[in-house]
Order: sequence, then C-alpha cells, then structure tokens
Amino acid sequence: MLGKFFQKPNSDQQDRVPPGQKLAKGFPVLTYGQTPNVSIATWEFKVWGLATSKTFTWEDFLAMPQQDFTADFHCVTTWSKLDVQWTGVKVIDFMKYVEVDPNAVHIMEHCYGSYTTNIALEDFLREENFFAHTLFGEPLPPDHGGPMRLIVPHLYAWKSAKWINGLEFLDKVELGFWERNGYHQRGEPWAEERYSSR
Ligand SMILES: Nc1nc2c(c(=O)[nH]1)N[C@H]1C(S)=C(S)[C@@H](COP(=O)(O)O)O[C@H]1N2
Ligand SMILES: [Mo]
Repeated sequence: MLGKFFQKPNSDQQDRVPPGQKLAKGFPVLTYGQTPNVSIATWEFKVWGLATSKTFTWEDFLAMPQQDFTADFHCVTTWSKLDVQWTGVKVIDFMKYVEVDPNAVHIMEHCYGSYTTNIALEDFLREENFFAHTLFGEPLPPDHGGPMRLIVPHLYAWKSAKWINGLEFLDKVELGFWERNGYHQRGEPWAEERYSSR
C-alpha cells in the first residue's frame, strides 16, 4: 500500500531510489523542535576551529557565484524525493573564501536553533554539495531551512543542515545531534548507513 504519502517510481526513477526508501508525494518537512525565525538582515555565517575565523553576511553569499541544482533527497525515515530544484552557492566555490588548517579532517555543521550534524571534510568538499536559498524558484521557506541551508545529496538528509550558520573545523570526528542519538556517523543511503552499531 502506497497510500496518500508515497508514489510508485516510474521506470527511469527506479534505480535512483536507494534500498529501503519510498518516493514521497510532495516534500515533507522534517524538523526536530521549533522552526527558528531567521532574518536575512541579521543573518551571519561563521567558520572557526581549524580554519581562520571569519564571518560572512547575506550579501557576501549573494556576491558568490549563483547556480541552479537538481538533486535527489533521501531522509533516513525512509522517504526520498527525486529531482528537487534549488538555487544557491556551491560548497567548493564558498570554500575559496575559507582558509582551512591542514590538520582539519572533520566538520561540525551549526545552525540557528542549535541543531548540529557532523561530516567528514572529504564528504563536505564534494563537487555536488551546495548552500541553497531558493527552492523550486521561490525563496527557501522557513520550514525547509530558509533563508539558507546546506544540501549534501550523497548522504541522508539529516546531514543537510537547515538554517545553517556555521562550520567548525575539527582534527577528529565529533558527533552531532542525531549522531549522538544513534544515527550513523556518515549516513550513506546506498549502503543503508542508518544507525550506528556502537
Ligand atoms: N537545523 C536542522 N536541520 C535539519 C533538521 C533539523 O531538525 N534541524 N532535520 C534534518 C532531517 S532529519 C531531514 S530529513 C531534512 C529534512 O529537510 P526538509 O524538512 O526540508 O524536508 O533536514 C535535515 N536538516
Ligand atoms: Mo531525516
């Protein structure tokens, strides 16, 4: 039974749905806790730890190269959404403005509202990752992480921090919110890295 919330993938979508996932109708919202109210006027994005500390404003982000992206989205609670359309800034373009210490190997993503999630530096620096401020041609709605969120298409979506406002560069793995609560450290959907075995 697919019911109200799921749909059957068509033939060219079938091999893009990871094991144990179903295609969602629409675009569900998945947030732990309250949606923070974040104003663009006071928005700030900081980098610190094993990187030269720096603060970026909204204008700084908009002055970076802007691109459209189409990406698949996989939530560990077993729903996926294919071909989501976003606009924003590639992580590797943003990172041209960040000076990272050679000892950094891992990152903690920080957010308005205090959610955290960790990611290996090499998973973060992938070509296909981006910061998004626009969803299907409209300003990113607050529920979906507006004004700005990260999208990491190759990992489960809990790594795609909504309301992201900082990156802390680390010389070792530290666990974010869901990772401390039993989710996998990395979260690769094709390997079904859902939960930690610790
Ligand atoms: N700040 C923050 N980011 C977050 C979350 C959250 O609760 N807070 N939930 C994560 C999870 S589990 C998923 S599946 C996606 C959901 O994004 P959506 O609500 O836009 O579908 O955001 C991720 N990013
Ligand atoms: Mo999720």
